[in-house]
Amino acid sequence: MATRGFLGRRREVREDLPPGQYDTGDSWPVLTAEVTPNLDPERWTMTVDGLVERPQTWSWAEMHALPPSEYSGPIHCVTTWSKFDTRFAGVSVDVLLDAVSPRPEATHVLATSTTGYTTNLPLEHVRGGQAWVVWSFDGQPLARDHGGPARLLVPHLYFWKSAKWVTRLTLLDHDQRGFWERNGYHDLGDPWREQRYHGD
Ligand SMILES: Nc1nc2c(c(=O)[nH]1)N[C@H]1C(S)=C(S)[C@@H](COP(=O)(O)O)O[C@H]1N2
Ligand SMILES: [Mo]
Repeated sequence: MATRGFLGRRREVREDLPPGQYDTGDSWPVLTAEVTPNLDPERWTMTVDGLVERPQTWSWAEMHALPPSEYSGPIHCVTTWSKFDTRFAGVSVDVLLDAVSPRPEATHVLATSTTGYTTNLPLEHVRGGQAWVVWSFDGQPLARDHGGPARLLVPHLYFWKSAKWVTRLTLLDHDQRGFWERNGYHDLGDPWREQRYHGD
């Protein structure tokens, strides 16, 4: 019994839980501001444009022909749930950026979904193995509610940065606020610094 009590307490204070967050366990809440779109993968495309040398659009098949990449680890929503041991698969944003060659003046990215949802990110936070376009979760196709057929995944920042039904990354020379950022949420959103709202 002493051992069980000890383990129970340990779970509550796990060191990889950012401040103000709780472990949602096996559940995965759905948080969507708009109506969930029903997208045909055969018509879905991924574009990287803006301040790049060669803007490019990939079809579903072309995306799957790129070198595969996986993320295993936690995700953190600003509504205070964190989910551990997630496993996503898709392609690294690095691969897409290498293909388009960002211009030196590019400093930020605006991610856009088919629905019009947008979110802004510093370019340095989607490079270096920190961001993915993913279409699989736990070995299964990504569910529509969770952004299927494909979503952005930027797990080191609050999960609102991980745009569901993502279709475009636009490189900019300035920070242009997205949907939640215009509504008071933080421009970076680092869960370890509890950057939930403007001014945090
Ligand atoms: N297109 C779109 N992407 C979105 C959102 C949204 O409302 N629309 N919500 C964001 C927020 S606030 C969170 S916490 C996560 C939720 O993803 P989930 O529903 O898969 O948990 O998606 C993010 N990406
Ligand atoms: Mo969220």
